[in-house]
Amino acid sequence: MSNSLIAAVLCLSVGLSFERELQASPSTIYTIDPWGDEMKYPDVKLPVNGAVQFKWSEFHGVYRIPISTCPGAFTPGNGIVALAPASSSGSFTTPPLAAGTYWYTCPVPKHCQAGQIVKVIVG
Ligand SMILES: [Cu+2]
Repeated sequence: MSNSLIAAVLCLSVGLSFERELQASPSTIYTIDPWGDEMKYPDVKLPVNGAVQFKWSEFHGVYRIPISTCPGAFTPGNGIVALAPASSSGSFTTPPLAAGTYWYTCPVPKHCQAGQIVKVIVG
């Protein structure tokens, strides 16, 4: 095989896998509406590739945190991931999720402690 043919095949396979990624859609979407403080959210159980949709109409946002403990500060890093900054209304849907356990909360001060946290178990 010539080098240019090998390069063409490599480009094609990279292109195809990129396209598959774009087309990936969740197997199930679990909606949390309203996403707010002073709530008590039951654990969410989803199949692999399930997704969670958050909807809110007051000042909230969505962050992923590594453990069930509310962080002292919402500085991204060490497992803290900013997914949707706080805004006066909005919605956010996670990408299809791999097997595992995830915690989502809101970065607005005191909301996590007030119950705006949910555990999601996938798989
Ligand atoms: Cu909030």
